[in-house]
Formats: sequence, structure tokens, C-alpha cells
Amino acid sequence: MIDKTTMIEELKEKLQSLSTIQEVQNIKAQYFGKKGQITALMKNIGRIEPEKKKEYGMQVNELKQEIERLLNGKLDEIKKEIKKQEELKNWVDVTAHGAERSFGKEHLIAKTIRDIYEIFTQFGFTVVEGPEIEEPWFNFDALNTPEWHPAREMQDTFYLEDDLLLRTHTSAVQIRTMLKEEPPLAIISSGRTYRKDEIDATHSAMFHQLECLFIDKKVTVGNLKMFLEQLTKKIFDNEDTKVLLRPSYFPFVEPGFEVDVSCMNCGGKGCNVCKGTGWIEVLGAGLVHPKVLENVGYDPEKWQGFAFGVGVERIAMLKYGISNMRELYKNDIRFID
Ligand code: FA5
Repeated sequence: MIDKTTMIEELKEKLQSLSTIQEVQNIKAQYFGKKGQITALMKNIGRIEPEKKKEYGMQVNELKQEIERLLNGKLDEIKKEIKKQEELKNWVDVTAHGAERSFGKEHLIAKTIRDIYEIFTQFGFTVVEGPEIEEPWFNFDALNTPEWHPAREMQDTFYLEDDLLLRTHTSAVQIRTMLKEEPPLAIISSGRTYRKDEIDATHSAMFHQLECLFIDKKVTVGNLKMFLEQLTKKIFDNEDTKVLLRPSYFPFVEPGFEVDVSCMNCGGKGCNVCKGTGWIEVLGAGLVHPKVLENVGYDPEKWQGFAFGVGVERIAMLKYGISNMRELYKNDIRFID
């Protein structure tokens, strides 16, 4: 009467290739929908002879149950698979090694300052700070650079309201510290400084300086030179580093020097880094001018001192082989990662 086996086999075969709930629902409609096969068989019951009706009814019912079982089984299987995929997607291995994360590192300017601070503190120096917005007296006058002085023009800067300016060097911190403290003194300070300089590979309108001031009795140029030699050997991590003091003029020191170090690229033989001279200028230095000591109330007969100011960018460029200072300010992620 009804070929149950063939119908079941057909359904099993159809189900094999299904993978979505919708596909199973479509197949279900083929059996139980208005024009579905099972619906048709049920409707047909009226036409069956009375004595065969019971048997027919039982067979249709069995077939209907088996088809429902197969369809529901397939639906469960698909639902389980969906859940499994979902779980796999959100799966977290709590025992897994944490993902490596970059925490970044100090910018080379900050690192250079910290490295130099470390050397100075080993020598017994104290770190002090001073403001970037300065009064002209601290930046110039107290440093023996009155308003008419040509050196004032050489360090032209940005003037603000209320007769304030952006400091042109960290030497102003010398004055602030000496006014507050009694000698002897051994201090260092660093920070941003500003000048109306033309911007090029080694000059910027904003740059960093690091200042050193040492005040004691009977301080000589010999002390300064010995100190600079020790310091530059440590900064450049090279025992063969030599320093050259070239006489120069700064109003706040007497005598004053431009200080060169032997070229770390060629060891002093001459190359393109040192422009063939074997030496590279890194800082300005000298013995504190007696007038400056007087300006802060120190007795120049009793106290002497040396001071120097280093361009931090210059040191970082030499140490890390950076040819253009602007590289340091470009926000290039490689500088901090
Ligand atoms: C001074 O500023 C003195 N105050 C240094 C000093 C301190 C001398 C104590 C004596 C005693 P100078 O103008 O040379 O000196 O600047 C010092 C360093 O700052 C330079 O060697 C250079 O490395 C750096 N520098 C100066 N101008 C710029 C600039 N526009 N951009 C980048 N670095 C600069």
C-alpha cells in the first residue's frame, strides 16, 4: 500500500547534505505542508476501503512518526553544531600564555637625560628644576648679560606678556639655586629651552639642555677638565673618549670654553661625522664668573665653581647615530616602541 522503506531511505539521503535549520524546515514542508506527501496520504484515508482503513491509518502514522523523528534528529544535530561553532568562536584558553604586549619605552631624549642624571648622581650631584617661563633677570642679567650685551641678541627668544620670556638656556637654574642654597653646591638640571633659531638638521626652536653647576673652594679649570673627561667616557660608554677645551666666550663664565669630544665614529682620525676634524662639539663650559657669584651673594674670593650646559639632542644624536635632529620630534613610533 505505502512504500515506507523507499520513502524513509529517500528522506535519509536528502538529510545527509543539509546543514541549516532552514533547509530542514523546507524538507519538513515537503512532507507536512499543504501539498506535503504525508498530508496527501492522510487526506487519502477517505478513499481507502473500510476493512483496510485501520491498517492504512497505522502505516501512515508510523511513517509520519519516523519522518518526524528523522527530521527532529537532523534539527538537533544542526543546532548542536551551531552551538559548538559558537563556543569555539568564543573559546578562551584560560591556561594559555598571555599575549605579548609592548609597553613602549622611554623616548631617546628622556633616556639620555636619565642616563646622564644617573652618572651625575653617582658623583654626588643633586637634581633640581627650574621654570621654562623665565624672568629676563634670571635668564640674562644675573648671568652677567645686561640688556645692551650682544650675547643677549645671539640667544634671541620668544617674549611673553608681563615681561616674561621662554628661557634660552638652563643656566637660569644656576641663579635660582644659588639664591636659595648656601655653597658648596653640586647640582644638575635639565629641560626644554627655546630660541628663535633657524631650524635645520642640528637646530630647533625648542630643544633640551642639561646644566651642571659645581661650587666649592679652590675650583680650577683642571677640576672641570677632569670632570668632563670622566663624564664623557661614561656618557659615550667608551674609555678612549677624549675632551678638547677650546677657548670661547660666555658672559657668565671666565674663562669659557666650547667643549669637543673625540669623534666616536672614527676615534679621532677624521670622518664625515666630525667633518674631518676628529672632534665634535657637545657643550659650553667654564668657571663661574665672579660677577655671577656676586649677583647671588656668594663671595668670589672664597668660592669658585665650574658650570657647563649640554645640548641633550646633540648627545642623543651622537650616541644613537641620528643624523637629523627633527627625527627626534616626528612621533615616529620606533622611537618609543
Ligand atoms: C649655552 O646655552 C650656555 N648656557 C652653556 C653654558 C653653561 C656655558 C654653563 C658655560 C657655562 P650654547 O648656546 O652654546 O651655550 O648652547 C649649548 C648647547 O645647546 C649647544 O652646544 C648645542 O648642543 C645646544 N643648542 C644650542 N642651540 C640649539 C638649537 N637651536 N637647537 C638644538 N640645540 C641647540
